[in-house]
Amino acid sequence: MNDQTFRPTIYLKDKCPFCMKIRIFLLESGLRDSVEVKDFTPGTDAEQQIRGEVGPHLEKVSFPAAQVAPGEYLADSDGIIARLAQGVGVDPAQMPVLKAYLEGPFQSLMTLFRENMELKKQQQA
Ligand SMILES: N[C@@H](CCC(=O)N[C@@H](CS)C(=O)NCC(=O)O)C(=O)O
Repeated sequence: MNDQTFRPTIYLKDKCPFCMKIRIFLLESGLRDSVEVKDFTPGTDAEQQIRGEVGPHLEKVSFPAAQVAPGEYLADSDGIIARLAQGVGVDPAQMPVLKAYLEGPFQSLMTLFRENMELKKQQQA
């Protein structure tokens, strides 16, 4: 396979807020049909298959993950978006739906997660 025929593969986990960034970016950028998306529900055979596929290429497996070029894997949502955006010359900062998600529900989830962790820590102390 050469660079002309290569299609990035994006690995997504169900209900993952970081993966939702990628789902929105793919739709809003028009790239959805230019990539292969492999998603999984935790606890399924698909999860084992996907972890087996990406595991050997990543120092630490997390999702989203992507093969962005032949043999080149990334596992960081912002890095994956930046790389895919650069490839087609689009600017993710100019995407209103992505921006609304990042500044709204995504940020709220991250705040709630941090607060929850802090409360758990206090409860255990
Ligand atoms: N900074 C990473 C965080 C991604 C992350 O924490 N993803 C969670 C799922 S929501 C994960 O992969 N957890 C470990 C796992 O499922 O193996 C990013 O932006 O991609």
